[in-house]
Amino acid sequence: MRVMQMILERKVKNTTAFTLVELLVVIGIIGILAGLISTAVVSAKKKALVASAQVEIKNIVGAISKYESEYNRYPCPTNAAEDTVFGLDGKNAAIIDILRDIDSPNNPNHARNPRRVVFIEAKIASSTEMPGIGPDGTWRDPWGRAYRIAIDYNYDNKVDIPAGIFSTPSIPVSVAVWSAGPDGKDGTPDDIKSWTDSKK
Ligand SMILES: [Ca+2]
Ligand SMILES: [Ca+2]
Repeated sequence: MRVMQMILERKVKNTTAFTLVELLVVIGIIGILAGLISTAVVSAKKKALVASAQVEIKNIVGAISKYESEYNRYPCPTNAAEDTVFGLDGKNAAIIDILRDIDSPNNPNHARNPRRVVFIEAKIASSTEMPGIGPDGTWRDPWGRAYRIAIDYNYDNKVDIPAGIFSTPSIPVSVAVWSAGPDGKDGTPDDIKSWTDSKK
């Protein structure tokens, strides 16, 4: 009887130990799977935000191009004769107000868009931290930062960007729009740009 009891006890012990190992393995596998899934979700979300920024950038460039066709000049809140980049200071309402035909100090009584054409519309954001057009009229990217909009106001078919942002300060396009991307820094590889850099 005593031998039987010892065997039983060992079996119970062994069974318990085995179950514990099994449990740990299962927990481990679940952990790995959860990690893989969350990495995939984060990556898919990032891709979706990048895609949305690409579409918005294309729309902004398209709206400026339509304005140019309509008025035979680029939208401008002043009579600037030098290339200007809007958005580096966190604000681009000066251009967006004109393209949306908003009556504001940037477009007083529709002076900068006298035919009152709405060249662009976008999601309205309830705060100045969120993606979309905020209460201040600035259009922000999916990471909540103003789109950068550079326009060739001296009409030499290239747009000058302040030095130190991109490898080349002059881009051979008339309108350059970009988002600083997920990292929020201008001139880093995650930027989303309306133009393609020429290969060297
Ligand atoms: Ca220029
Ligand atoms: Ca960046």
